Amino acid sequence: MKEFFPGIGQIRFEGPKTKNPLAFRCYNAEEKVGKKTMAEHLRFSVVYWHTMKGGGTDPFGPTPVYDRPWDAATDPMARAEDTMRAAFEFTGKLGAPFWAFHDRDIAPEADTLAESNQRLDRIVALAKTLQKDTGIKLLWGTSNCFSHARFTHGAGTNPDPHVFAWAAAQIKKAMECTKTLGGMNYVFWGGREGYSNLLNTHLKQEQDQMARLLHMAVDYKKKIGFKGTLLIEPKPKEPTKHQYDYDAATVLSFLRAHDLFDEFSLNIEANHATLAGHTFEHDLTVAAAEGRLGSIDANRGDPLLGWDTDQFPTDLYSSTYAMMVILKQGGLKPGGVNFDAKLRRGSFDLEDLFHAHIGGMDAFARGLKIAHRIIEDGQVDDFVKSRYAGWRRGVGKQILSGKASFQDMEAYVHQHGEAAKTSGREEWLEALINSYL
Ligand code: XUL
Ligand code: CO
Repeated sequence: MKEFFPGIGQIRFEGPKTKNPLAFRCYNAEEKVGKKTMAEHLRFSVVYWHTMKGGGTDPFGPTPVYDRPWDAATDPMARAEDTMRAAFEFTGKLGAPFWAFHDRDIAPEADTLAESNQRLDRIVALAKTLQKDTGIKLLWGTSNCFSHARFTHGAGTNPDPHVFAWAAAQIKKAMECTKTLGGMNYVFWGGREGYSNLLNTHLKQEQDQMARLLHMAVDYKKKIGFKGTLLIEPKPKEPTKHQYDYDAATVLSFLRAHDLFDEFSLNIEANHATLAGHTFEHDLTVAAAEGRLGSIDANRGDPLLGWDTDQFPTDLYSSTYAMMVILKQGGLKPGGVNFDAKLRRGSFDLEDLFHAHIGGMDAFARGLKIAHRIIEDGQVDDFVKSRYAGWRRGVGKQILSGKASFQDMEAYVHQHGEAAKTSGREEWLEALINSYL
């Protein structure tokens, strides 16, 4: 069989001292951290759209700059099959256990829905064989309801119900493909579900439409017996000025308002959180606090660029804080750490795909180990616990149990006078975290 990454073998763990750039320094799949192996904790996933389909394009360079051997065939379906084989070769050599895709990544759209669906069937059959041969599993599938011209004004939130029907039909098929491939989750990212100008937008109507689309998805999931988790991926803007799935808090309240809360979890992406003016760990914490953190899209933005640069994650603070939230909620399963990240335009080589993923996997493996030690040592948790100790006794307990009134509070202040000043110890805590790195 054709090899797309000749000269690159299985990537192995060689430890922190290795000089081999194509080896893991920290990620050691079978090594245990606490009760689980690193592979079980991290559940790494490779994305089809950036890793296999990305051409290094940007707003000023729409022409692809990468030459990929799987793009050589002239027939689009032959190209699609080569790309699928290359994806499994890459993911297998990397040792990542999962992959993720959009419908239009794996099979190019044809002139009619029927023809596009036939193309999908052909490619999904190949993916199923490759999954069986390699043991690589599908973390999630999704539908691209944002690239085609018909979705210019949105998909589920489009002013035209004809376009809504297209989105629903596409999602129906993508969910079927995800089920066929044993996908663990199905993701909704509202690509153009937002507005660019309020003057032409009926905001409430569009949100009601979106809720209908999601209800239809829930109904269809139950109808076909798809057992995966439905995930929503918040993003505040880009390409629209304002996306309805702004951030974790917005999505959670939308789900509640539309009787969808029990049916969805969240897929939190680092660069989307920072675009919303949050840290990654903020949105993870908001989702986890409600038992709704399902999966993560691991990447990072650039603090000097204001858009979704989708860089590979290398920041140890960010991976550590993320893993603290994930460990405390008992893991991500059936979600995972999905590298929704792309090479820089100038990183032309096939080898760069390996460097990028190895760097991301090592950053998360280190984050996992550091987070585990922080939690095991317990100093940070003990500090937080003692900071809120007043709520577990006396007047605090009374307030939280709903037994106290404004009059009781007034009487309490008359009796006890001024509250003590207690330091939040932020600088000590930040320095403490450094001591685990
Ligand atoms: C876009 C983005 C998407 C979703 C899947 O910013 O993150 O790739 O993850 O549609
Ligand atoms: Co994403």
